[in-house]
Amino acid sequence: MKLLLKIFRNGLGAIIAFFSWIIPVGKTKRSHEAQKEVDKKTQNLELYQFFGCPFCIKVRRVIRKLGLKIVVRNAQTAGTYREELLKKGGKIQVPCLKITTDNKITWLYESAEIIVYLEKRFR
Ligand SMILES: N[C@@H](CCC(=O)N[C@@H](CS)C(=O)NCC(=O)O)C(=O)O
Repeated sequence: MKLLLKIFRNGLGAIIAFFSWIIPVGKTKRSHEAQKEVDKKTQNLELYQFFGCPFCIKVRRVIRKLGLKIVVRNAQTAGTYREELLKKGGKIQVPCLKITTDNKITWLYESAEIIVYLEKRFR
């Protein structure tokens, strides 16, 4: 039963991810120089996520809309990123944006807060 539910959730997630991928987002336009500046800033950001999670898909759409190059980390399956999210972020909940600055690392949970952060910083 648990396995069936997992297959259903993953399948549904994949379908949502597919439609999100084919539906255009209306990309932000920037000059080459401005994009280079943005690319420099996004080097310090990582999105911990599950591929088919609707909250993660919502955040990925905003990332695409804003033209951001943010590395995504798969926290769904056991491994380094899932462990890191749990130990350093504090819990397994995605999406979570890891923000690295010179002297500190912030783990930003909640899709709505991540979207507000990205739109404030990069719009
Ligand atoms: N309110 C949160 C909800 C996030 C959420 O429920 N994420 C699920 C995946 S869709 C999760 O992290 N579940 C933990 C797990 O499956 O272990 C948000 O908007 O980011």
